[in-house]
Amino acid sequence: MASCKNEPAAPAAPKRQIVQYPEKKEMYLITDRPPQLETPQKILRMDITPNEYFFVRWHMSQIVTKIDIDTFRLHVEGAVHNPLALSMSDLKTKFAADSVVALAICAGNSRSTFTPKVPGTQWANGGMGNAKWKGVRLKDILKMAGADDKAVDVSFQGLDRPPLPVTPPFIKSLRMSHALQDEILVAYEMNGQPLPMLNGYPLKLIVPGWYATYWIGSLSNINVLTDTFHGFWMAKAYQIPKEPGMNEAPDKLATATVPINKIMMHSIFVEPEAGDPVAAGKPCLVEGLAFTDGTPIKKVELSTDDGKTWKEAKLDAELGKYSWRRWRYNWTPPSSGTYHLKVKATDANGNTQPEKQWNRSGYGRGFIECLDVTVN
Ligand SMILES: Nc1nc2c(c(=O)[nH]1)N[C@H]1C(S)=C(S)[C@@H](COP(=O)(O)O)O[C@H]1N2
Ligand SMILES: [Mo]
Repeated sequence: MASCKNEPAAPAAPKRQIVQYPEKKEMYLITDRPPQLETPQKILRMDITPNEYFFVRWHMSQIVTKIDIDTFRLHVEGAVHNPLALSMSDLKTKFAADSVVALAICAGNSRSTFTPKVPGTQWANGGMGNAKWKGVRLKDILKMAGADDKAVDVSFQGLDRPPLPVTPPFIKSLRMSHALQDEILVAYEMNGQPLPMLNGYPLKLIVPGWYATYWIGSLSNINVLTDTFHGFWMAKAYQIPKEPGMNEAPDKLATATVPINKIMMHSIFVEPEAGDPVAAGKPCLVEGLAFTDGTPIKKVELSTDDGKTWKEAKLDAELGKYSWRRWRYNWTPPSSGTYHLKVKATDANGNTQPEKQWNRSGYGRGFIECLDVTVN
């Protein structure tokens, strides 16, 4: 039974042009206006994704390519008692620094594996990266600004601008109660360096456990609101079915939807890559990554017989609650032939991954990944 045939295996890497952008190494080009660059699969073998290989995703063609860092200010306005215009040096000297290792993953990562196909950026698995982010806690900034007790939402905007006046600017929001959580940072460093321009220099909002659509880059404006924010990119775009699991049927679309939020549990193969030679009777290291919204991962299991039997993979040490977790499995295929490998994670609450899942926007892939391996 070849179930991988119906649900395309994850690294069904679409044939893409390899490009090299400023501050970046060889990446897969998805679009150039706006720039959308995918991380090559081999880079996912590194626990921390180097900045020069970190994926790039912008919505607007008018991105910033030059910033005068001395005059740059982060504005904090709206329902606050002390509006702020913070310089980079204010951020580095007037606040305590904090850091977190966290996975940034595009809501549409792995979208190219949804069947039936859905529109949007056709990512394979490289629309994500794991980095150590350093900066200032958002709650400390909101405190200094004296955010109003009646505030319910906070919105975030960067320096990028829409190409046309009719295009809504890319503004996202968080509930105030979420914005005040310790783990949310305004980061000025990524892996010990200033952020690359293409990844949102000089400041990026870090929302660990939530999809990267909220991780506003070239962050310049924070607006505290006493009403729910209804901007286009919250109320119309990035909506998912309200029922848990980001699942709906193509012929019966969900009518109740909500803004996308926490990262779905998922596990992927990184090694071997589709088409790599594997020899019968010889050990072959199968390796991949698993991740959640921060809920601990209890186990990752691998099947080499299309899901009939499962064996537990070994988990590498945890790099942090919001980091991805590497798993490894030593497999010796007994004989030649085609094997249908599957991988699934289970979290500390006993939740595991579904066999099937689909939604009209291809968001939040969490369904079980398979990989066809030909053994000679
Ligand atoms: N200012 C701004 N921030 C943004 C976006 C954007 O278009 N503009 N895109 C978001 C989305 S959908 C993703 S997946 C991440 C991508 O971050 P990266 O380009 O650093 O990988 O940025 C988020 N922050
Ligand atoms: Mo995204």
